[in-house]
Amino acid sequence: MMKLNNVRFAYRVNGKGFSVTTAESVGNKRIFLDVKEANETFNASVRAKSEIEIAKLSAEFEYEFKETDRIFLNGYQSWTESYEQNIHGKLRGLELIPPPITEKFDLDAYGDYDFLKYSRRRGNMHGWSYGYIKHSDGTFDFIGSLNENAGFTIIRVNTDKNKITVEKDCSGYNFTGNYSGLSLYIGSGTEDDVFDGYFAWQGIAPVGEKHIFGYTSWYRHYQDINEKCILNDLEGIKNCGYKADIFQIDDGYQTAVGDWLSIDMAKFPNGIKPVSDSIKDEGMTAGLWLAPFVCEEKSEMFRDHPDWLLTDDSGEFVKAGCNWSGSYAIDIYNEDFREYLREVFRTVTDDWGFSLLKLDFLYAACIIPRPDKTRGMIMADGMKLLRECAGAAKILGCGVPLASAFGTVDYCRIGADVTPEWKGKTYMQLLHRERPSTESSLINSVFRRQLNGRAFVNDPDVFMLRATSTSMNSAQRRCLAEVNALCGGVLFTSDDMGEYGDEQNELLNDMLALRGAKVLAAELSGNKIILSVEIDGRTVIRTYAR
Ligand code: 9PG
Repeated sequence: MMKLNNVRFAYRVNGKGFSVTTAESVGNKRIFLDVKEANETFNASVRAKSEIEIAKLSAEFEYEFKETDRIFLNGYQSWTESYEQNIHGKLRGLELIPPPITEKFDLDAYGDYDFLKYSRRRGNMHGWSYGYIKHSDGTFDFIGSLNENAGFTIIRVNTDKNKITVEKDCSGYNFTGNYSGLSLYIGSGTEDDVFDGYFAWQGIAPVGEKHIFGYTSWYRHYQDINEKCILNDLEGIKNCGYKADIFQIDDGYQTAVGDWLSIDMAKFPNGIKPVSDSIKDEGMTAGLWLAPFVCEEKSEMFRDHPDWLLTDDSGEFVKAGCNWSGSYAIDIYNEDFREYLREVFRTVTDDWGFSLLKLDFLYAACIIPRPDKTRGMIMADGMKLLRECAGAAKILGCGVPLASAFGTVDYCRIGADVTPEWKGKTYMQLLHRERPSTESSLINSVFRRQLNGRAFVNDPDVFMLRATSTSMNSAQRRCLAEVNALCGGVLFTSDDMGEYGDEQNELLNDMLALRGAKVLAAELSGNKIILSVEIDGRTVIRTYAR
């Protein structure tokens, strides 16, 4: 299926550049480039006798695209819009957004825009870590990186030229000794064959498609939470007729993003522990949101610990986006920060009793690579730190480059935030690929569903059944709920279930009954999402308008 054309390797020694283009292993007195093609794997690793700096490492393959093929290339992080395209598709970067807007809101910080050039040509698309080509007979050709902890992997297609290029995000990386470089699984077969194969080659054992049902406060109250409304919503889910597993408090309990131990006493006059106790008293797991790798401008962390912040080449703080009073990335290698984070997690879990942590905006850690660490290495170190800090608590990853979360978190958001509108305002639709958007969230739920139970349990973001504070009609609310139940594992809402009437109860019933149904195939056709689903041994087609 894929035929290697060549491997390109460029490097610098004391500022002087060298490069080689080859289809086989080559070496000189300084370096050895080892190119290995085997049954289902491809490797291009480098050994260096003395320190070198990588400028580029990529492999180009010939691949014959067919008109009826569908191409999926995984987007950079949890929120990035990702779906199957036809061979004439293209990706929209930030080119439709006026540059002053991008700059003012730091929209480029959320994704890959600053370090990857988006092609404006049809048939030229890219993705990260894994991707596939699906043929009209339902078989797949799959490419997936097996070593994202050594650097992320960019997969580019050029369908006009029948080319696939796989490049390691490692330019500027300095090392001596061995660098694993490109390490790929290249497989063909049914959807289950290739996804099972990909995770088996990574040594990640299936976690199974467990479903959890619960609540998060974000999509009803946003930052405007307090003890009273949280306890009200707790009462609602307790009486909804189904046993809830998780009740998670989102952003808004703290005085500022970064100051995790500073509870906003105006909102929670008794602190947060009594709320967590009330949740546990109802037999649910208490969950709490934190964004451990960022802080906002109006935080004590920003004011008192500027040395914890990440800086760029010119010594400027690195913006991680436009949230809150301004969002800044943290240097996860700062020892004092690491100590602080351990103390935060210890307090949240041991003292306050939260045992599910929604860890958000994680991409911030690896916005800028270092001479001794690629982005993928930094993100892997970040995930390791979080796993250590969390101890026995479960982690729900969010805003994270997905492959770094494979096998390292329990649950993971695989799409954008939903909003109370079906189609957001027109200008919103033009924003970055990570923007909050119900449509984008739905599509990702469908096209990243294969990760569910293999990489972690998928969180497709909330369903909303309420008829108030939303402009979704009842068919749209049903669509969101059913797609979540069919494709995801984490089934959360932010509704006050105490307000549910007959319509909501029926929808909830129908949706929860769909848990465990298997989606056999999915396709996008115009504005329709068509799912072929096995329910009680029968195959049925479900069509949803998006
Ligand atoms: C809390 C929220 C919720 C939510 C998360 C995350 O691209 N953006 O501008 C963007 C903004 C916010 C956002 C996601 C993307 O929401 O996904 O569930 O926890 O943070 O602040």
